[in-house]
Amino acid sequence: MKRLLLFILPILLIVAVGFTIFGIMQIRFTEERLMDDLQKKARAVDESIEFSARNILLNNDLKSANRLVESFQKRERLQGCVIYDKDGNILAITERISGWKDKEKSYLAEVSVNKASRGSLEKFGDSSVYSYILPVMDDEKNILGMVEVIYDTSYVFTTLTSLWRRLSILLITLLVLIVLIMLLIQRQIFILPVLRLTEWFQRFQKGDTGSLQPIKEKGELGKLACEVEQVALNLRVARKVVTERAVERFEKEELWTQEKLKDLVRARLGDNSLFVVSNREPYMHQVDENTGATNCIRPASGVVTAVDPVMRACGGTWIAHGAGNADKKFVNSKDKLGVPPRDINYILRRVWLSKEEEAGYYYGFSNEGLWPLCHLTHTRPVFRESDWKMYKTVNQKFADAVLEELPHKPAFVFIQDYHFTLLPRMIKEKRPDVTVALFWHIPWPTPESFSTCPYQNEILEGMLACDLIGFHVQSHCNNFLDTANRLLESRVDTERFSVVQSGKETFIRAFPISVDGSFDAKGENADQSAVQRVKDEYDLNSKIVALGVDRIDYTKGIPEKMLAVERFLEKYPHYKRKFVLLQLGAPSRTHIKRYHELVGEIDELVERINWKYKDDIWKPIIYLKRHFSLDEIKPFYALADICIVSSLHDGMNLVAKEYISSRIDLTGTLMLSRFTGASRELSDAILINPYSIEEFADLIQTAVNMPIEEKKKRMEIMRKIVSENNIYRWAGNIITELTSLRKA
Ligand code: ADQ
Repeated sequence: MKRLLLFILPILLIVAVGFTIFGIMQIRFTEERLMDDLQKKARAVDESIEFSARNILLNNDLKSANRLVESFQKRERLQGCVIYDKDGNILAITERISGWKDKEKSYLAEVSVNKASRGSLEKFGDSSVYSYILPVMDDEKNILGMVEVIYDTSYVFTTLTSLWRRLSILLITLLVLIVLIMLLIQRQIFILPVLRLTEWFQRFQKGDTGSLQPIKEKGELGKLACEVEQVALNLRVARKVVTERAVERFEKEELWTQEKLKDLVRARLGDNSLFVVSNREPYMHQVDENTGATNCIRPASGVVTAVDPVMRACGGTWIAHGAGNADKKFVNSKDKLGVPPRDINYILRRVWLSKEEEAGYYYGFSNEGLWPLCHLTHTRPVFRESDWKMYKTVNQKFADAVLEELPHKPAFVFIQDYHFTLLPRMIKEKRPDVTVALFWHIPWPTPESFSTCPYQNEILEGMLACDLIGFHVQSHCNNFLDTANRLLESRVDTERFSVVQSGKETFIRAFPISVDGSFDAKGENADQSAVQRVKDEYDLNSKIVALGVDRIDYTKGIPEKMLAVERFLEKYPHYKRKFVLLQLGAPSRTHIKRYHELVGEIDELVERINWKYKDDIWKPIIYLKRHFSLDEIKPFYALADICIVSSLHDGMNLVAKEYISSRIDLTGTLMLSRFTGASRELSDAILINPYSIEEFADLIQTAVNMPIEEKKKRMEIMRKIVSENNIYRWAGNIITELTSLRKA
């Protein structure tokens, strides 16, 4: 629009100025012509009555004088006539201009002395008149008197005003016409070809290459179009070559790596076909309230930890809620940006939510309803009708965003978690050709528990629009199958492990999620100087350090961990000054009352236990309540003798796997809650029941005293499990399953 104005405005300006100058000249010319006409007419009239006036003045015939002036009374436009004697006294005057008598007429003396006629514009009341005065002389050129003719000039101004009006209308019509013609020309010359080129490129982007016609533009735009077409062709060829090589490499490699996953995706899906949807975004732009600086942070979220490496390997588009307070500054006009910021591998599309939407859908229905419903932690789920409505609205908003992104060719939509149970159906209704999978990152409850949810049918039906639903462990799959069997009119196929509802089959599979092993990538562990810095900062040298790394969530059993440490020090007091629990806690969902209370509860516990045991140089719990970056967490994992994961209920728990993958030297002990999904795979950890504080305290003592050889043996087994079953294998298995479903 700005550019269009820049183009049209100068032309309009030139036309308007030119036309105005022409108009002014036209008006002046007309005015001069009319006044000239008036003068000629007045003179002619004056001269025509000169003879009669002469006789009247010679004979002092007042009767004839009155007759003569009254003959002007009937004339149109002409105002009247006045006869003066030689001294300028009025002898006769037309009735309708009798007011003229009172006017000061200094020009009479001038006419009488000069004996020459005179014409001028004069004021008469509120209007202006034209006066033409003629001296009347005898044969000896002696002045006898004067005859004055008065003309109304208002018609001159009326004529000029109407001329102005006509010229202005003409100017406006001309300007409108110019704008219309310009718009038409610019649409034909610029917009249409650009639109054609854009549409061509969009179709290419969406993978609609088969039916694309060559671009046929001429001139400079044609050259650009040619270049675009060339780049597109090169890209197509390059993609094909990459895909073929990927198939070869994929078949050779054994262990799952980033490269192997990349090859699998290229071989099975092709480029730009993977679309991930989650609530939490992998990169968030946040303004630091203290420094005012904008930081790009990776949120503390298991989903992000797991899925980001997959997307880095595969490329594609990740659609998520733009929750950072500076997020809007970093997106393009389509709300997208390339991430990770310094090494772009995939596209992040941010979806904006209003405060009301976030409150109802995220804090309300998802985290006060579904989250406690699925976790056995004795926190009562709250289901509000208003939250449910907002949950549906936001699911639709995400569905619209996904549908906008999807290419015309078949694609894979990989939905994350309990925030989007209705999304699969919304997508499938519009795009049945797209393969949709949902991964449920938290436990699935028993049918009895799930049946307390007032919206159970809509949720299950929404989910069963998927082609595949994944859970961490088999027991969650079993619970889901049981739930579908009991609560819905559906058929559960125990052979194929699927649910068939209204003719649509959904496969249910366990895919234990994992980490990418970036904690020991290329054999590097945390920078030793960073480790030493942390030890010095928190006075950890020569101490036994037990580490906790958690989002502050009531499912993570943080208070239980602290109570167990308290009991441990009570039972084994000789560990005072020797043992420290270092707890990192990322505040989360703090707008929810239960979470807010939990923060206070943990603060109080830390305060109480530290007060009970601390002395001048030591306190048993160091609690660091903030978000840490990946690089900041690494030294903590590296220095911890023990890592304690004490969740009351947890889908998997990635902290346990992060700790294992960081222990390159095979030292360290993992204490892991029996109620985590991870405990099914990591049975060589010290398994704990966080509800049993007594047993928990004793097991801390066991961990502290475990012989080095046993620690190493256990760590070796667990490291093998984590490195073989890494996140690339998780994603690889899901993609393999999905592609085989597509073929079926
Ligand atoms: P979460 O409940 O978020 O995930 P988890 O799997 O433990 O739990 O992952 C937490 C992630 O946050 C880890 O990567 C950890 O390093 C990070 N983190 C923790 N504290 C942090 C802090 N203070 N600062 C920065 N980062 C921090 C959900 C389910 C889990 C499941 C995952 C993945 O609840 O059961 O394992 O999804 O499916």
